[in-house]
Amino acid sequence: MKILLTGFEPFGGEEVNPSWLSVEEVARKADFAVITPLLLPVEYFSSVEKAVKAITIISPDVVLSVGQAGGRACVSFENTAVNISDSDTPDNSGKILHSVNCENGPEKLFSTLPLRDMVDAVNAKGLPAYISQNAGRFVCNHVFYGILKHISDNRLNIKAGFAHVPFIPAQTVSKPERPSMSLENITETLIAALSALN
Ligand code: PCA
Repeated sequence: MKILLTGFEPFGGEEVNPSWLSVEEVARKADFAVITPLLLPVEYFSSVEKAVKAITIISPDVVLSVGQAGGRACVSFENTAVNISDSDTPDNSGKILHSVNCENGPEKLFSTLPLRDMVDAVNAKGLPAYISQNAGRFVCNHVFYGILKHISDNRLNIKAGFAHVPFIPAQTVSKPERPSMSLENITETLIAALSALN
């Protein structure tokens, strides 16, 4: 099994992005698949372009994109990408989008990964995880939508999905009311979920 595993650069004033830190760890530790880690910019359009280029070159069986969702308490596996970008937060190029379609396409596209099996595999390791119906309206949702659209337009035999990960503890030192999860637990969650695909 060939897996393209993407993570993001830091954004919103954070020094790290746990999505990329965990992607690097998973690529280093997982031995059940050939994993290609790919760092994406937190920019609406260049992120999708970079992911699509890698899909074309690598021709993976699975694409899992990972992003940070500060405020969530455990890893969530996104079910739905919506065709709208709408956030007051500027991307890392300074672009702000309000009520703009991601692409010319359907209102929603859906993960093609077996999300229930993945969550069950994580839970079997004694870790929490859930299926989320809300990938937001920022760059993560945009990338998720763009990847699903590319796969569907080109009728590629590739399963794709998106996981949001919480802050790690070092990020919450200055905001102790926000939940966090250790990098080890995030990594273990992603490895358990991906091994359910074998
Ligand atoms: N999280 C943001 C974009 C990059 C990231 O890691 C999001 O949820 O849209």
